[in-house]
Amino acid sequence: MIRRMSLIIASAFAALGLFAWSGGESSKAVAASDSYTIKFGNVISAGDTQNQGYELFADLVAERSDGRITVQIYPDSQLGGEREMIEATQFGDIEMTAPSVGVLANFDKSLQVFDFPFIFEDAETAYKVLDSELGDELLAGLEKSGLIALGWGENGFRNLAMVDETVKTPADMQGVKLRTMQVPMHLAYWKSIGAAPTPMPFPEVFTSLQQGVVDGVENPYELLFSARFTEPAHYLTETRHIYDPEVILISKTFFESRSAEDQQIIRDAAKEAIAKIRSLKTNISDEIRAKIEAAGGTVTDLSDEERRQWIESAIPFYQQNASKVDTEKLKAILEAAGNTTFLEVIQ
Ligand code: EAX
Repeated sequence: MIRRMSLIIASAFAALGLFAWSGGESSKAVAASDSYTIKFGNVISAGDTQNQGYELFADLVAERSDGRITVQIYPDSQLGGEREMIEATQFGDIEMTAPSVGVLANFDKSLQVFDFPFIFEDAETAYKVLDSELGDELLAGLEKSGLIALGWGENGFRNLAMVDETVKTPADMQGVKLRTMQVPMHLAYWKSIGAAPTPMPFPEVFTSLQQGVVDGVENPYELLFSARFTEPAHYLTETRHIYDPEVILISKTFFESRSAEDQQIIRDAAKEAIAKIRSLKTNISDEIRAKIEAAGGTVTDLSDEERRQWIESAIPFYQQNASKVDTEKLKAILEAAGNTTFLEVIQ
């Protein structure tokens, strides 16, 4: 509330400033009145590939606006958890954020189609779907929630990290307290295989692992490592159960109040940042996996048979939950991903 009040006061002053400037002759004065800062919050560690991409975004925006637009990045959950930051972006308390698609699906149910496990085999297939008309349509749907999506970022394939022992098959998950995001479809899947999913915001995870509140966590290797989750949870398994895109968001009210020129600068820079993130992500899992092992962690691959068990474990979940989401879109995604296993079991 205090923050909101101070923002209101600040904008009132800005408005007065603008008023004063508009009487001035010099074009410099007009340009100065157009200078502003975009606050961009995320939970990802500073220096991770995603934030390297966002740094490029900030640099490009500064350069192409001749320094008028400053993008100030707040990594490492400095501005809170993902839900909180999405709300702050809706209200205009901050201008940008980039949450996991799962958390964002709480604000736009159509996005739940990405919360189903084992859809994508590899990142190329995911990119093909995200970059299609269907991907654009899903992003455009966010406007009704007061958010403009500048594109699909990338967290990556999520894997398991356990505190006490390695998990190999879905049967090993019986009664396991697994920290998940606050994502109803993720909770439903883990429950359906007998686990005890425990949803919590990202900033609380490290302490919960350390204190034994949860037995494990799931996230891509890079984030597991940089957020230091692999210190308490060092038994990892490469399940790749969910491909997790992040969505780069900007407040709709804020964005639409910018000039067409500035909107273009922002959109173009986001596109280039996404290309950079994708290229940085290409080999990151292998690189980080080696670092995790060097630090004393154990990383286990699934055999073909174990992977088959994981995929089969999701069939009842698909059967029970496909009708609870936008089934047509889910089918379209499975089809585009060439995933017949689940297409065949849903109506
Ligand atoms: O979006 O909360 C999570 O586990 C997410 O993967 C993380 O916030 C990045």
